[in-house]
Amino acid sequence: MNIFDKFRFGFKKSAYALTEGLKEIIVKKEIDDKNLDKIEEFLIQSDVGVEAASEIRDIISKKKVDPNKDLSMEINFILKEYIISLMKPLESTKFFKKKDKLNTTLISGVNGVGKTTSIGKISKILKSNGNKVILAASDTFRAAAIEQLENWANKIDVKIIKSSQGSDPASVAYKAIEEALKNNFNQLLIDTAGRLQNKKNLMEEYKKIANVTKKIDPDAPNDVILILDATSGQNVINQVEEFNKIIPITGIIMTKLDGTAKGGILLALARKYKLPIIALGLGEKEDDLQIFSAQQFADAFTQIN
Ligand SMILES: Nc1nc2c(ncn2[C@@H]2O[C@H](COP(=O)(O)OP(=O)(O)OP(=O)(O)O)[C@@H](O)[C@H]2O)c(=O)[nH]1
Ligand SMILES: [Mg+2]
Repeated sequence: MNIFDKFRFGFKKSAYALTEGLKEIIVKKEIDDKNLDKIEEFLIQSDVGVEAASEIRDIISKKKVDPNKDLSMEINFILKEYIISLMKPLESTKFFKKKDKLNTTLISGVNGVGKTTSIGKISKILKSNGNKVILAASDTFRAAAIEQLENWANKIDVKIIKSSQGSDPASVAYKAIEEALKNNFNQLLIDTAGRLQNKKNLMEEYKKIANVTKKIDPDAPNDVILILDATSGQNVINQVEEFNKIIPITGIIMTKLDGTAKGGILLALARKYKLPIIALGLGEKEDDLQIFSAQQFADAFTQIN
């Protein structure tokens, strides 16, 4: 399966829900208000968000449609154009490029969203682009978390800095930067423990990791990537809101798009926050991370290319 097929396949559930849903709605050859209401409602149900759904409705209502054409296809084209114009500016390929000096990235998010797995996948791409990669096991909550990151480090063959379970996450990050600067690593990825965005003490601990990294490198963390699970639905909006208040987010990765019919949530996020979208997670394996491309996302989402 080539990358595009994989992407389409990963998106099958979301795309199927969308195209089939539209087909069901649009049985007539014209678009009247009733139809428009249904389309809007359907888009909201697909998690694209109230605002985007209403914008798309407006665009469709203003469009002259040829009754000889397949209407659901026409609407899919409109949707595709909308997605590309909204998301093209959020592409961010520079994150994966080879860096001249150390780039420290803090990986954050709530429990179980795919932070550690994404670090493994990111490392592979960074390394293949010629970066010297080092990982910091700053999720010291559970011994299994350190072990999980270590497995990824072995698999991708990158260095890892770790400490014992229960040790200070910030001190692990500090040690990792020290090592990175000393031995000319140019990418450091810091794994953090999953935390609920409304738990104050855990969010303080998270802030401390960033503050401590600054002591040794004032530019660190250069990137703060929030990992979001597509299956969490509208809750991701609140996660972005709260994590962004603690340390400004520089990019997002949305995972588990392979397992949900609600991939539309990425559209809602894109519209509301305009944060760079670094990559999308489409499975559990090391190659299941796709650098974000608006065109590809739109093609896969509408299943037209
Ligand atoms: N289907 C699918 N599963 C994924 C994806 N990313 C991660 N997972 C799975 O989700 C589960 C949690 O992943 P982790 O990487 O451990 O998540 P985490 O955010 O580090 O979890 P905590 O450290 O416990 O907060 C694992 O079973 C992963 O294999 C993805 O893109 N698609
Ligand atoms: Mg983890």
